[in-house]
Amino acid sequence: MKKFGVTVSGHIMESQRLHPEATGYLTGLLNELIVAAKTISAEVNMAGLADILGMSGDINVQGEYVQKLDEFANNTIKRRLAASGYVSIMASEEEADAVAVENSSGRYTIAFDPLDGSSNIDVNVSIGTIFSIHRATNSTPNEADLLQPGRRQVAAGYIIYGSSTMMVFTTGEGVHGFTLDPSVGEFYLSHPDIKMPGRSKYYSINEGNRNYWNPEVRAFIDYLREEDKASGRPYSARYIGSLVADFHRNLIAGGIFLYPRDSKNPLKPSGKLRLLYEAAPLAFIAEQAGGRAITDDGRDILDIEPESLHQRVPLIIGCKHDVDTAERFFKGEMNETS
Ligand code: P6P
Repeated sequence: MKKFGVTVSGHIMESQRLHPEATGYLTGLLNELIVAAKTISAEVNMAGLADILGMSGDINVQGEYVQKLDEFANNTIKRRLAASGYVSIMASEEEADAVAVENSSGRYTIAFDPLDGSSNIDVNVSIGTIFSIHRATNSTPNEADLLQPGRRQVAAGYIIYGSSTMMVFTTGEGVHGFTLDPSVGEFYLSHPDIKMPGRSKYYSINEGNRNYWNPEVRAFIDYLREEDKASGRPYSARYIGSLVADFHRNLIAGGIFLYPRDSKNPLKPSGKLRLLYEAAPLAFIAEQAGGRAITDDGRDILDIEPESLHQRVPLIIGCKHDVDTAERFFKGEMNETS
C-alpha cells in the first residue's frame, strides 16, 4: 500500500518500533539533525536576499575561505547536537580539533561537513550537509570513537539544498529520501528504498586535472568515453563541482564519481575529499543502495582505518558495475583494448 505523507520523523519512529532494543537515542539524534537541516535550508534559501553572501573573512583548517553560511551551518549543527545529550564528541570540517561534549550522556559520535560545496553558494549551485554517526564506547568524550572504519557506521546521510531541499539517509536498512515542504516545514518520504541503477549513464570527474592523474585513471576515463553501444558507452560527462549534488544525481540516475589523487597539489597527495565526513558516509549510502566506493588503489572506503580527523582519500563511488570495472583498471587487470 502506498503510504501518503510519511514524515521523516514518522519514518524514523516506525523504524525504531521495529527494534524493541532501541533506546530512542538515535531517533533523538536524527531528529535534532532534521531541525538543523530545516534551519540551514531556510538560511541557504534566503542567502541571495540577505547580506549573508560573501566571505566571513575567516580561513578554516583546510586553508579555505569560510563563507558566512558555512559558519552558520557549522554553529547550528554543533550547538543543537551539543545541547541534545545524544553525542559525546563531534568532528566538523570547520573545526580544527574534535569538539568534546562534556557532561553528556552521549552514546554516539558524529562527523559532519556542515556545508559542502560552499564555494558554489554565490553562484546558486546546489550545496549540501553530510553526516556520519558512530557508536561511542562510553559517554566520556574520546577522539578514538571518531576514528572508526566506515563499515561500523550506525547512520549516514546528507541534506541537499537545491531546487528542493532533500534529506537522504540510511541507518543500515536501505536508503530513503525525504523532500522538504517549506510551507509546513516537514520532510515527506519521496524516495523510499533508493537503489542505484545497475549501470551508470554519467561519469563525474574534473577533467581539468587530467594531466595530473595516474595513467590507470586516464585509461579508465578513456574507456568510458569510447563508443561501445552494447555497454552503453560513451557515458555522458556530468560534473557540478559540488560533491553532494554530483553524488545525488548519480545515486538517482546512475553514475560514477571520481576524485582520484593527482600530482597537481603536493599538499594533497591523497586527493581532495575527506574520509570521515565525506567519503565514508557517502560510501555507506552507496553500498546500502547497491553501489560501491573504493580508492584509486582498489581499497574499499568502508574498510579504511582512519588515522586523523581531516584525513583525505581518493574517492571513486557509484554504480557497482562501473566501480568494479574501475578497480580492474586501477589494478592493471584491464586496459583500453580489453
Ligand atoms: P574541484 C567543493 O569544494 C568540494 O569539496 C566538493 O564538494 C567537490 O566535489 C570538489 O570540492 C570539487 O573540487 O577541485 O573539482 O573544484
